[in-house]
Amino acid sequence: MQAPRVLMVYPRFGSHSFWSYQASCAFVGAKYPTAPLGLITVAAMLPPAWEVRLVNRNTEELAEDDFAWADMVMTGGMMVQQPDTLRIIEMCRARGTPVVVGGPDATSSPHVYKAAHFQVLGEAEGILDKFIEAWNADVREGVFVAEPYKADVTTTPIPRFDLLKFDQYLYIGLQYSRGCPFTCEFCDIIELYGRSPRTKTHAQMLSELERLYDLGYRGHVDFVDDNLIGNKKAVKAFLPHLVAWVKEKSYPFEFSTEASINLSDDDELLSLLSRANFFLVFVGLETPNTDALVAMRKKQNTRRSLVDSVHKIYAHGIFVTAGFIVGFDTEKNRVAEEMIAFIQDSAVPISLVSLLTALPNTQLTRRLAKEGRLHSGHELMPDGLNDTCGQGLNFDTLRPQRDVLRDYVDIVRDVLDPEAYCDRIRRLVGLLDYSQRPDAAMRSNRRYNIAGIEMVKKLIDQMPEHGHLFWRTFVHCLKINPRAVQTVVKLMVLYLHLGPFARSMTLQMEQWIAEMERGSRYLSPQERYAARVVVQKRPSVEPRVR
Ligand code: B12
Ligand code: SF4
Repeated sequence: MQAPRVLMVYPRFGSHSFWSYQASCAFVGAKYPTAPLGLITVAAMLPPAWEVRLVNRNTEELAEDDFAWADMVMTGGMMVQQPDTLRIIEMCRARGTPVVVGGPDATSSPHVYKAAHFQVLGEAEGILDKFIEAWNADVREGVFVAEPYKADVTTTPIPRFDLLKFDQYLYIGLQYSRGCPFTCEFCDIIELYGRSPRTKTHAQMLSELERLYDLGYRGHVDFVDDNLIGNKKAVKAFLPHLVAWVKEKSYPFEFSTEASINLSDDDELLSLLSRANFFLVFVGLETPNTDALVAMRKKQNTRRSLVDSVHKIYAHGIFVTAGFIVGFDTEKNRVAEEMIAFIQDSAVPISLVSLLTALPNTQLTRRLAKEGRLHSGHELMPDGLNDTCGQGLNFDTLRPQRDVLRDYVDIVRDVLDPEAYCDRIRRLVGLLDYSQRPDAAMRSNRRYNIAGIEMVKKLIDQMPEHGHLFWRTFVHCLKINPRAVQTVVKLMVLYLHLGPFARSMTLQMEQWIAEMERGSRYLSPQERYAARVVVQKRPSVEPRVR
């Protein structure tokens, strides 16, 4: 039997997302922030004789030739990619090409993906072999479900990084652990990957890094772990190996990751991360309100000053990006002022403010369903929705929805205002301590290594209206912490996206609020979409192929 040719297609994300950073990517010559780690991991698990071609629809076109070449298509991703995943499945159906869907959204909402010939649900390590066996036995339809949280990540092969065109991306992801020990009510990670973090071996991680290095990649590498410090003992044992590796290679990579705020309680861990050249960590701060934190079961964020905790991380030369949420049941009155003050005090330039979203497969979603407050179609992603920024509130909130949206608009407008953004950068610069970082570590990311001043001039050309602000911020940095220049430039480049994003997001919300003030009922984005479809009929989703 001839080995099949597998076309892997990574579906499109909405381009108006907080996370798309289109203008920022274009500025430094990339096409999209990051690469499809899930698909290239699956590609590495296929039998060596199976030929694989990868098309990332966020960076390149899918051509008719690709379909003509393929014996099967593999696709899948997150909820925000749902419309395009369904489009890809439709394209395959139209051409008679068997299509296999997998990944987090298909796992959480398999009913949405019924049109695919195959569903391979859960972590592929636990189930892909069964699919391969079935394919080899000429089976051309089926559903394969992995046992939850059982996949042994020590068996995960090195992802097929060779399938990536590195220049297309701002950073490349790799993964050390899956799962998180905490219990946040709105989180789907603990349902998909479990509460007991499973880690790869040190040798596995070093081989992944070595492979990236040998393929010529340099620059930003993101540890996509749900919570890198979920198993502190394990990560503390691994980091000294990473420290030694980066030192020996003269710091080819700088790292980012995601971690819970209790990272700030552990000096040893912070120091190890700093020595390994971690420069950025994403933390879910969510809200300054303790009652809300307790109610959402995010106790790790309570009994501490969140602002001091963030600044402690800065003192190790690691800057924080953070997530904040509006729309909790505990909100009685207006929350905007408190949230804005919290974000400004914390001096976190990149603050992702989301509307609370009941993601499929969470404790929150189950509770809201029980209380009769969950909107129908809450798990569907109509075209044009992008992320939990504009998409949230797919349930009845306890206070009027209009008030929640009003708070949201005011927060986004204020914190992503250029003055406020640059003010946070200037405060960050005063708090970041890079004195322990070797010079080589400060130069790991070549994309930003051209003289800072040249980049700032180029940036000002693109945003002349904010030129004076950026210039002032840059000069301030040169004066008080010249080693932070690259960080400042990076944050300014990201504002090329965040500024326009905030403007269009708030404009859209203002329209919704105005409608509600004229007496309309709040419709979640899913409901709005459904209403539009009834009136206008759904526009054709004829796939675009080259
Ligand atoms: C890194 C990450 C991001 C990054 C980068 C994402 C990217 N473009 O790759 C950023 C920060 C941008 C991001 C953003 C968001 N994310 Co995110 N993200 C992750 C995270 C932490 C890791 C992803 C990853 O690379 N995993 C490693 C790979 C190896 O795992 P994997 O993709 O799951 O693949 C495995 C299996 O699923 C399976 N598999 C995957 N694909 C396929 C395909 C086939 C055919 C088969 C057979 C198997 C298969 O095999 C793999 C090996 O086991 C995951 C959680 C997680 N642990 O995966 C959340 C996750 C994917 N994100 C999620 C969400 C909700 C979001 C946001 C919507 C959140 C928001 N606040 O707005 C945004 C939207 C993004 C956008 N509009 O661009 C949810 C998705 C839930 C769902 N039902 O779809 C997840 C699961 C958890 C979470 N809540 O964060 N995210
Ligand atoms: S700390 Fe983060 S990953 Fe862990 S349960 Fe809470 S939200 Fe989920």
